[in-house]
Parts: sequence; C-alpha cells; structure tokens
Amino acid sequence: MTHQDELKQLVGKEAVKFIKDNMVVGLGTGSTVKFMVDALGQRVTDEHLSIIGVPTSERTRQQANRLGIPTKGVDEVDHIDLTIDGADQIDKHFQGIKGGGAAHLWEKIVAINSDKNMWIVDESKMADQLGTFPLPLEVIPYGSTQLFKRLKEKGYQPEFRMAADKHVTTDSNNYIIDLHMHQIDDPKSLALDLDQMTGIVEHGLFLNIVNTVIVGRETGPQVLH
Ligand code: ABF
Repeated sequence: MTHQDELKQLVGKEAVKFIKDNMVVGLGTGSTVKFMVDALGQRVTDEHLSIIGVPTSERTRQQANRLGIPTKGVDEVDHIDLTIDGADQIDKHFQGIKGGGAAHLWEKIVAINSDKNMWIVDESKMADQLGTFPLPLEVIPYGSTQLFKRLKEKGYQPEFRMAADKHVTTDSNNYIIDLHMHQIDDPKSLALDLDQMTGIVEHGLFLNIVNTVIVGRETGPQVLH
C-alpha cells in the first residue's frame, strides 16, 4: 500500500465513525471512498449496523452490495442524512473540484439531496486555489464536437477524456471534457458561464456544498468544519 493510500484509508476509517444506526448515507466514488465503504461494510457485519446506502456510481453500488450494505437509488429514499465522498481539489474556502472519477453528475445529485456533506481526502487534494486539477464537464455526446469548439474559443483549454482511443463514458452514457485552465480565479462566475452552455449536463465545481472535510495528514486525520 502506498503512503497516499495509507492516508486515504485513515480518513476512510475516520469518516465511518460519523455514521449512526438507521442513517441513510450517500456513498461517494473514488479510491478514498473505496476504503470508507470497506470500513463501513466491516461495521455493518461486526455491529449489525442498520443503514441504507445511496450510491453515486454503479461501481460504488456493486462494492456496497458485495459487502452486505443495502442500497437504494436517490429517488427511493425521502432524505439522505449524510453523504461521504471524495474530491479532487479543495480550496481554502471549501470550494471543490470533483469528477476525476467521471461520476460528478450523480455525486452532485446525491450531494444536493443530502442534509450534510462530508469530503474525505489525502492532504495532496488541498490547494490555495482551484484549477491545477482539470475541471471535468459531463457533456451530451450529440453536439459535443461543436461544444468543444466553443469551449476552446472561450480559452477554457478543453480536452475529451479518452481511454484506449475511446471516449470515457459515464454511468449516464455521456462524455467527459476536462478543462485544463491551470488557475480558476473566480469559480462562481465560471460555474455560471458553464451552466449557460447547451450540451453541458454538469460541471465539476462543487460550490457551497460541503460541511465537513477530513484531511489525511502525517499527524493523523484532521477534521475541518
Ligand atoms: C470522487 O472522488 C470524484 O469526484 C473524485 O474524482 C474522487 C477523488 O478521487 P480519489 O478519492 O480516488 O482520489 O468524488
């Protein structure tokens, strides 16, 4: 296990302490959350914890079910008490970039329907300013080449996310375009601009969403509110 994985496992185990019996818990996506779901599965087995998981991706749903964690879709529950997810970059105002795992649309849907949101990250995700991590967009395939041109004209430095010469597709069968902007001075106005562009289903700017961040540090897990 790499040192970064040790920090991810540390915060995954710390986050599970916040889960109480009878909670409805949003389950994020990514390698850090994978450690959290493993730890949650252990608690379900050892303590017969009674919870419902609301997954943010097919892969998280499969992992949860394999571990005996019952899951329901976001439309099958009347509320979500707490969602625990990862993030790709978090700035000092707790604004975040997510979507490195091509799951940010379902992640944002679950997050906005959650009473509380918690992000669990290793310390490498913390930054003074957003942008050095490319900003993911989930886009509708039809018209995405024209959309790409418009993003390029705006100076957003777009790139289709590809794997083995094929478009990466999301659980909703959409494409991902990453914006390599290096520095995002005003996340709010960028979010507003992207929200207006036809064909963009959702961007990976998560603004004013998270309540608690647990950061894996050398000295242990740091809980920030
Ligand atoms: C997920 O967490 C994605 O939005 C993001 O890409 C991922 C972070 O990845 P990891 O935990 O693997 O570093 O929410």
